[in-house]
Amino acid sequence: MPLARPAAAVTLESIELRVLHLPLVAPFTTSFGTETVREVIVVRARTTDGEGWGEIVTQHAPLYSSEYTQGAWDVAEQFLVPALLDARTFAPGDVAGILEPFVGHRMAKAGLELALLDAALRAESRSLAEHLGAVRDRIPSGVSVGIQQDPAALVDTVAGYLDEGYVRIKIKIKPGRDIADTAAVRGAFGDIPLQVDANSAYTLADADTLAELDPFDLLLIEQPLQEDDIVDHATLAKRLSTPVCLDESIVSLKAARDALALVAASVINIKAGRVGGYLEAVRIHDLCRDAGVPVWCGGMLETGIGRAANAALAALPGFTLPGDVSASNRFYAHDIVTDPIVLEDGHVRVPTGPGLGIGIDEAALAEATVRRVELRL
Ligand code: NPG
Repeated sequence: MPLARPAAAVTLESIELRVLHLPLVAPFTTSFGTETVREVIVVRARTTDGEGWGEIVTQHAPLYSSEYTQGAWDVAEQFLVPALLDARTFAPGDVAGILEPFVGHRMAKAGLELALLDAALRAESRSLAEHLGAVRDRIPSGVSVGIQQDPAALVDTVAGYLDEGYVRIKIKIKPGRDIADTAAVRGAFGDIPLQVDANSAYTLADADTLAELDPFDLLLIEQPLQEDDIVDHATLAKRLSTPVCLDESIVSLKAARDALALVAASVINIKAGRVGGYLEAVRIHDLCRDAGVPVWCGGMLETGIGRAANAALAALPGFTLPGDVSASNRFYAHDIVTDPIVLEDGHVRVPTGPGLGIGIDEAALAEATVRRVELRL
């Protein structure tokens, strides 16, 4: 389903980059580490018609992927932003092509493209959701639960999220914190929609352990093996009855096509940052929809900027599984937007205003900013 109508060209005047430090309401532990503060880059694109916002979802350290904040800052400042300023007048759909000579750095590219999409769509008074092809005005909300002290603490934490109304639980696992944790949650809450996320923590040698998850009737196991283990994922998928979902491995439309061709996954997690932008995310959605492969929208602890964009993306018809688009207060006491996403009856609303459909809380933004630069020709 190609985009109904591309966003019109904008004339770029400047791009402002900020590193933010946003404290998390509770530490978030995955197989690759514990975060207590979200470090993220926010992008403001100023055009002759107004402005637009984007978010570069890198983390402080390259633990989830090879990208990290300082690297994204450098590549944006030295190469990506100058290329856009040089191009000056272009449509958001041209951003990927303008930045294509620079290898990789997809999260940085995605954040820049989003700011330009937002600016262009605001100028046209069209919402990002409508532009991407949304067919729903609200989406079911799942929550991602970090590794806790022990399985009993995990059960307590999950109970809190179920009380809030989240319709699907994802728990993080790693070697030694997998079977007992999953059994505890299944045992405590019966047949709730439940899935696990390994963040690449296993190898094919762990196939027997991972097969012990099969009796728990999980929705899926996410990214058990390394990013480039496509063939090993295909081998593992044959051994498990739990559906294998890929996250880290799917860095582009081409990677998604290869993974499906090799039957390395039967479900795909789509994250716009990881794949280089919301427009590439839509292309992966379209591929999977045509192939009958369900997708869901992942999360990277986004601020209200990326969270609004994720809600728009998750409203496309192929997103048939609840995603990690949870309420802002699941991570942040103070978001940087004036209208943070809230949970209503287990769902979040898809923003309908122009562009991202959110306002920026400039005071909160200023307070969270630890570094700022504005680049112009
Ligand atoms: O709800 O935003 C959210 C978090 C969902 O668990 C989540 N994200 O591996 O999918 C992941 C993980 C993540 C977070 C990965 C931050 C990288 C950075």
